[in-house]
Amino acid sequence: MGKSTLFNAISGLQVEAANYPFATIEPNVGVVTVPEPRLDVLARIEKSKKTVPTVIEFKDIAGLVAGAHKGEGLGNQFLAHVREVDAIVEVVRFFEDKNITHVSGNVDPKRDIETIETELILADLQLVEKKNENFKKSARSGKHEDIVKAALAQKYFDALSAGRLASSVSITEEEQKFMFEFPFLTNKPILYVANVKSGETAPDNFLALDAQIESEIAQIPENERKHYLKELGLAESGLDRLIKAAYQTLGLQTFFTAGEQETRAWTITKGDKTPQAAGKIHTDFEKGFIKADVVAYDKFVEAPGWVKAREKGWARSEGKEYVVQDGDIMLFKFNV
Ligand SMILES: Nc1nc2c(ncn2[C@@H]2O[C@H](COP(=O)(O)OP(=O)(O)OP(=O)(O)O)[C@@H](O)[C@H]2O)c(=O)[nH]1
Ligand SMILES: [Mg+2]
Repeated sequence: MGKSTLFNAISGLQVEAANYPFATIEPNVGVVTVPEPRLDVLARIEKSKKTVPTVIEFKDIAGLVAGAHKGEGLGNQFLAHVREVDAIVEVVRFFEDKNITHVSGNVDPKRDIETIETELILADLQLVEKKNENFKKSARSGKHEDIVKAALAQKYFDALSAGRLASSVSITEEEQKFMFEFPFLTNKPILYVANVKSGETAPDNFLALDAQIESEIAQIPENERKHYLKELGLAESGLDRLIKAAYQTLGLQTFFTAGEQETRAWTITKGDKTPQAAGKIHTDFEKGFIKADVVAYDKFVEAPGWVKAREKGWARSEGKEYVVQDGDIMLFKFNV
């Protein structure tokens, strides 16, 4: 509990930040800029006219009750929304407050997590049961591909029936090629947020915050907010921690372009190589990619800037096999 409270606080922040044009796409979808202190450092060095942050999209969805996989509550709609996202932020109520009723009568984080887990597993089980049947039939043809798919379906069926998440199943490189057949909900990364009473801690692997307090902090004007957090002895708000953690849960990282016109942060998936990074800037850049000049963030700051980094020999020339590192400052050379 606290999803909408947090969502409103997060999307409210964006209205103030106002450096991204589509703060709200639908009432329940908010585009939020990812806090990135390195962006301003780079912009100062290059005397950039503007900075452009990277963004992440949050979706606020209805709560889930037991029986959702059979359509209880807003079950089907809920599950359809979950299917569309790349990662799940699960807000779990830890705080006690007798004025705020709990849908199940009392506060019990472990039970709530299990309820959600069970519903997601049951929904996945429905999916895999159908696939399992179909693939078993087609595997009779003896075609290698169909046999692999059938075995894969069976493997997931066994795990899910035993109450395990799809993400707990390890698969081979070959099986990975057929995973598009199995869009499991329980294969999505999950970030657990403990909605605690301010100051209380949460178990390991939970991000602890007080949704109520966060929504109040979000209403303070931005220039005063930093001061207020400092007084509380906090380096950053829970919302900033949440946005960053969500970014990491998604397996994302940031590279930069920096120049006089603009300094900009770009989002890539960990493990992406130079052509994919170039493709973020323009689709044509990926196809026409030749090479990239790359300077690591620390070196770029130490130099400081492109010109001095080149003089010092810190700007490397990288080809299409280079795996982009978080914080790289990049300049692409391409054919169009
Ligand atoms: N005391 C306290 N109340 C909270 C906190 N977070 C949320 N609430 C209250 O709990 C109620 C429900 O909060 P929501 O944010 O709407 O919860 P939700 O997860 O969106 O709920 P559903 O959409 O119904 O699943 C509201 O009355 C909130 O004010 C908190 O951290 N502390
Ligand atoms: Mg809500």
